[in-house]
Amino acid sequence: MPNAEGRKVALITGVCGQDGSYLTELLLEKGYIVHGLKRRSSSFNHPRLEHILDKDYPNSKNFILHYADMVDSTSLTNLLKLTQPDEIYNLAAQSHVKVSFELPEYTAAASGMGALNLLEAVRGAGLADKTRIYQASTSEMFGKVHEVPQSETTPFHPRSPYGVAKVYAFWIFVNYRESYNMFCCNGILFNHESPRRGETFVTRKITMAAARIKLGLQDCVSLGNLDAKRDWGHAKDYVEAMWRILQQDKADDFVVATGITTTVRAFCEWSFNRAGLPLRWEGEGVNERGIVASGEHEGKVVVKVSERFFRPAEVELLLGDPAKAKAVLGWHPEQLTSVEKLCEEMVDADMELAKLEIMNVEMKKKLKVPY
Ligand code: NAP
Ligand code: G4F
Repeated sequence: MPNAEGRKVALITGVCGQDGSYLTELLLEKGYIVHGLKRRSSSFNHPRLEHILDKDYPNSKNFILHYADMVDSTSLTNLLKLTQPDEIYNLAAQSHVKVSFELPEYTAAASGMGALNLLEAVRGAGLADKTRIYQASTSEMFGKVHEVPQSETTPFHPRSPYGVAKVYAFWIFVNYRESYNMFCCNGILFNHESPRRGETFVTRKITMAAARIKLGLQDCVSLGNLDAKRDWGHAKDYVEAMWRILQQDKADDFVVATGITTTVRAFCEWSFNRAGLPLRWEGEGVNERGIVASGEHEGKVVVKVSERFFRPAEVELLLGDPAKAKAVLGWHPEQLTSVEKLCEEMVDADMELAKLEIMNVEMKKKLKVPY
């Protein structure tokens, strides 16, 4: 149901994250009024939205940020009563797998119970018949995979508190669809990255390191399991799939993936190569090293392995089967950004950021900024 101006209204939880920023751009472009849920933070926490908040950004006036929190049900109910959305995209989560082992209870509350809090808020606000709701489900639910590739029918076997919390969120969405006939959908998205990816996820950690090492800002990067395999796509392409999922006639669940898997090691090689630091490997296990193979920095150790980044239980291989998304949603990964192009885009963007960092450091010294 469109609002008074004839525009659809969307609410995005987790709007400050990687996907939230791309989805906001997409929905504004499509003419939506977009409400974004952000949580309180002691410092500025929406750098990914800064350009959209600029008054010159197209349809910037249709984007409104609100404070709420997935673990504060009252704030969710109040926000739903206020905004009356046609569509909700539940992207908010403690989304770091390794961190979820250190914060299991909070991860369960935000990434698991948060989904239930949202669904109950929709019902409490009297929107159960009107609002379509998307849940950011994840390939981490497949964990110790029972088959290759993974599809909508592959059993779940999560390997982290994050994965377990997301399995709860998945099933509570299915349950509310079956129990109350609500338009609840799960997008089971495989890993998707971009220049806006959080700095502690492996792709971004690597592309930042390659750029910063090349420009002399960093000596080396320490990584964990180099042999893990992930099905990596571009976040910008994946938010398009989220939107398509909510435009279907019938609520359903979809795997969103490229159907190609790559090792962390290969992503590392491509990134350092793109930065002009081609790699060779020496040693084994925690003694393995990535060494610059040729050029100005030949012989320099730029990648080390550290146990610190190993997980108590690892997801070794993720490879998705996007057949249903292709057939039903008309979402075709082979026509979208390849993992090689994604890697290049990320390294190039991090090169520019590293140059900016150098200028910033020099400027701060000049102006005597104390921190
Ligand atoms: P992200 O960058 O970590 O963004 C998550 C957002 O959730 C952040 O803006 C965070 O706020 C917010 N958040 C965390 N706890 C919250 C709380 N208690 N209340 C309100 N907001 C909260 O993640 P992403 O990569 O954009 O992913 C979006 C969603 O898709 C997540 O649910 C993730 O689990 C899921 N997912 C991601 C991938 C992937 O490969 N990217 C794949 C499958 C599923 P701050 O900005 O203040 O930290
Ligand atoms: O980049 P990662 O931290 O992503 P992970 O664990 O696959 O989770 C991401 O994708 C999920 C979808 O499958 C999302 F649901 C989740 O929210 C998140 O966005 O790690 C990827 C792989 C892992 O096997 C990890 O062990 O890279 C390996 N790895 C090796 N060294 C590392 C590192 N991961 C990180 N973060 N840091 C390392 O130094």
